[in-house]
Amino acid sequence: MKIDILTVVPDLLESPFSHSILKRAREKGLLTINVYNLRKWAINKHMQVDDYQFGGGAGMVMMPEPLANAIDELQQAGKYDEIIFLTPDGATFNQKTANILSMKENLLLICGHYKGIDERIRQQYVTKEISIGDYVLSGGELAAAVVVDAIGRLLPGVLNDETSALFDSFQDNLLAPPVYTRPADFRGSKVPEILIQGDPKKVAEWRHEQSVQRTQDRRPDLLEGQE
Ligand code: 6GU
Repeated sequence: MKIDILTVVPDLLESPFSHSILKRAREKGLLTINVYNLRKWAINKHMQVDDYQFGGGAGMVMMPEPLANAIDELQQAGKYDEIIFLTPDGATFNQKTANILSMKENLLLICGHYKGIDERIRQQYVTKEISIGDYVLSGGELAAAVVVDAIGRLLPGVLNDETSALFDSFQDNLLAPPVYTRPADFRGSKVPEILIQGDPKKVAEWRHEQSVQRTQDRRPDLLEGQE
């Protein structure tokens, strides 16, 4: 999979994809990430990419030309399956969307800044609008990092058996069960006996019960939509 990212703050996206699982995915050639500075497509020598909004009001708006020119040029190498705008008024990102996006080949993520991007880019180019939750970030970069991480770890071959995504929280609308490692007795608090015994069937049952219990306690909303 290839993910291109358009941003006015490329430095913010230097580190998030260079460690741990995403680093390995890139090294294995399973994931290609290109971060492009939108100023490369600025309209003048002042490197301008934003301007005052029509109608007045505080805050700048990202101009349509740099974005359109950038997308047109990048798309010459192949059409995007989705052009995604990261914005607080987008659809809230979740595991289902991550699963769906992980099956695409070629994605473009546009990071908004200031008051957002000119509405005509949203109408003419953007195919999907994503928010990562009901709060406002200063730009779409951290949201893009979240989306790329959630997608990247799902790509076939990225995770091994030990880190398998099959047992993640949310994959079956259940939160993950508690986990323990050594020591078996930590300051008087003991690891549940079933886990120590290690009978695979009993362990699986226990984990499922714990998952259901945890979901009921913490996120009953996840259980409601279940058939
Ligand atoms: Cl995608 N962008 C910004 N600026 N703020 C957000 C967001 C995105 N998702 C939640 N808050």
